[in-house]
Amino acid sequence: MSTDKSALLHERVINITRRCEDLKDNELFFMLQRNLRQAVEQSSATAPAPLVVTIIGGTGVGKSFIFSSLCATPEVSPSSSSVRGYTKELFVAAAPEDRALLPFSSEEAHYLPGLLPGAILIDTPDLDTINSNNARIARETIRVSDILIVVTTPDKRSNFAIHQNIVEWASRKRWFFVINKTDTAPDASTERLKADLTDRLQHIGFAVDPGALFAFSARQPDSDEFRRFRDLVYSPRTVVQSRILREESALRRILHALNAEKTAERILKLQQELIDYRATLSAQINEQHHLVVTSPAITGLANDSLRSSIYLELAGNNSLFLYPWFAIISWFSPGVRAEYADQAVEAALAENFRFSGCRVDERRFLEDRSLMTTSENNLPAVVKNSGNGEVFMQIIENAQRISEMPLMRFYIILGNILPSLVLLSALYRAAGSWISGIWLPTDFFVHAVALIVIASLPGYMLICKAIDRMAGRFVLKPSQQAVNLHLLDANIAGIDKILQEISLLNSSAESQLKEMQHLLPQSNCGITARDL
Ligand SMILES: Nc1nc2c(ncn2[C@@H]2O[C@H](COP(=O)(O)OP(=O)(O)O)[C@@H](O)[C@H]2O)c(=O)[nH]1
Ligand SMILES: [Mg+2]
Repeated sequence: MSTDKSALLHERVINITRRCEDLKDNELFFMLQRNLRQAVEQSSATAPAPLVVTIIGGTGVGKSFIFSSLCATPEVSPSSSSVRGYTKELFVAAAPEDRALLPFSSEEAHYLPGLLPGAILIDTPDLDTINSNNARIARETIRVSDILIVVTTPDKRSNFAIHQNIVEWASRKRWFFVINKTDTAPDASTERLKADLTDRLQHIGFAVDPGALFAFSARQPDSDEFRRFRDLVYSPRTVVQSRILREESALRRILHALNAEKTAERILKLQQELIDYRATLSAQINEQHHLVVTSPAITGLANDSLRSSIYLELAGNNSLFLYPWFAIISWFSPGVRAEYADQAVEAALAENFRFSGCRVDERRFLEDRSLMTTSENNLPAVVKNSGNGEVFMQIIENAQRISEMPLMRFYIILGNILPSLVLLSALYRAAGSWISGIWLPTDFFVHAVALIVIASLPGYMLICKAIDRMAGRFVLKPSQQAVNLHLLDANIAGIDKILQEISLLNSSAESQLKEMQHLLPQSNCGITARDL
């Protein structure tokens, strides 16, 4: 893996952990963040460290015996045929400069000079220990190991209990499996023993390569099988591969952090849950909104607002003789303006118990899942349709539409005919008299004006009727705007980003792992498992 690629992966991991920050009260994101951090921390901390090879297995299977054989010093880690769990501490064969890199105190580990520069070999006490400190040491040891050698014996292999630690770390480490003490079961062929073990291992997700399984007697260190074993697990060749093994294990740790316990899948499920709940809430809010804007009180108010808005529109239009009426009416209209209808809808929504209940439900739903309940994204905290002038716009648009309707124009023309006739006849009279040199008295003009005003009255009343009829039919339409559930939306968007990044990280780690696979064949470097 080139450094560019690992830097990119590292950056992606950091991105995800940063995004998890806002959501980390939720267990899923907390886990994801912690696991990813651990995955990269370890790779940056232990990059130059030596290869760690650890022998694990049940009590009395010959771990210490094998350890001593590999160290080429008999009894370097004392064995015992009679005392169960004879080894009480870790036996670590490591060069002095490498020891400091291990997280064990001198009480916990017995250090021996390392035989192989660049590699550390560890013999462990019983894995199935009931001592909680030993259990911790066992876990820590596995964590820092690159290669694990699991030892069992022919009598144990039939009920070869797969230790929980093996299952848990299967996908993140390289493993070799040894059936020791074959001399104690002369009637069972090594093929048979290995086949039994292979079955068990495949069952827990290992891709078993026969080359990574061994069946021998540690008492015969000169056997071909033991030599092959030594050459693969603890030889200069093993050390040469350590850098690339490390890189592979970093990738495996990242993939494990994403896929262990189905984290990504569960996050996706959580997001779907939020999306579904959003749809439910949104439907409830829309329903309440519909009920409010179509309620008799709001409808009445909207009708009045529409009526006075139409008068205002007509006063602005070319209504000739009818103009004074419209102007007077809109000046003295009872103060019912479109803005008030808007405010009334807002007030009615605020008082609507079920409408405000949806907001409470939204918050509670998020609180139950320990998700973000405050929005730091500066999203406006506006409730649907409140104060955004949508009702106002509906009324004004309707007033304009009605005032420009052909029927309304026709009424206006009709209403203007009578006063026009009166005006024409008055003008005719005035012109006639003027031509004959008679100046009409002022009374005539006063009466003419009064007559024109009176003549415009029927037209005005006709239009009043029409407006009443049209405004009375008007009902506000529910808002077409999407419901604003900004808390849910902020969470959904946040999770979405994380899911996208997870998918990117996952695919790039997988493809890099695949590239690496041919450099580290399972037969030479130990087998490994996929996350189940
Ligand atoms: N027969 C036989 N005994 C062995 C073999 N390997 C180890 N032992 C013995 O098994 C006993 C337990 O070994 P030990 O290394 O203490 O097991 P550990 O508890 O796994 O460390 C010792 O007496 C060893 O001599 C083997 O291949 N064949
Ligand atoms: Mg031992």
